[in-house]
Amino acid sequence: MAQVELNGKTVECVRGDITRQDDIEVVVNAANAQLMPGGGVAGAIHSAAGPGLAEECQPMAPIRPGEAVISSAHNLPNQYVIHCLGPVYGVDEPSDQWLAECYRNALELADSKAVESIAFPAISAGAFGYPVEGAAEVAMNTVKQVLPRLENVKRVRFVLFGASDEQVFSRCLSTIGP
Ligand code: AR6
Repeated sequence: MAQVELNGKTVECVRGDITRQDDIEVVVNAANAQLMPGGGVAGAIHSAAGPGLAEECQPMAPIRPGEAVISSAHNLPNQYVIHCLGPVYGVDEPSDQWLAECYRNALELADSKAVESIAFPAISAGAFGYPVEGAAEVAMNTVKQVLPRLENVKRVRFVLFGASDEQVFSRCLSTIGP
């Protein structure tokens, strides 16, 4: 695990499964526009949460790239799920701006719910094709920019599925330190 303190707040990278973050209040879903189960993170989140999650989300769909919406977490061990639609790399251009928008909107939405902790997967870095180095850079730069001005969120965790993604995110994390 890699960890950096930023103005008294913590940013960390761990290897693991986003559905198993039981010490975190909000988990972020790398959603599809229809807020339906699908594959990857969305598939894992919906199957762990149960069918009530898709039911609750349906009236909020479709969402657009960069948008974030919030639901309860159903059978997940968290309070809320924030669903973000990342950009499809090379299609939703400029992809870096849409991706930054996802992180910014998710962080601000979590903060508005007065929670202290949020966990992100590597949004867009799977089925949507965003190169992991670039995805990590956008994620860290946006957190560095937004986190200091949030009132409630004090811990941001990136949960990476594979060892090499965890290395890339951890290396990038070390560059945003104070
Ligand atoms: N926990 C943490 N990370 C995971 C997990 C997990 N359980 N499962 C996969 N990852 P993706 P996207 C990693 O494809 O690129 C879906 O089908 C994965 O290795 O879930 O934003 C939706 O329905 C990768 O690094 O999200 C959408 O249509 C990262 O999470 C579309 O894919 C993101 O991979 C969204 O694509």
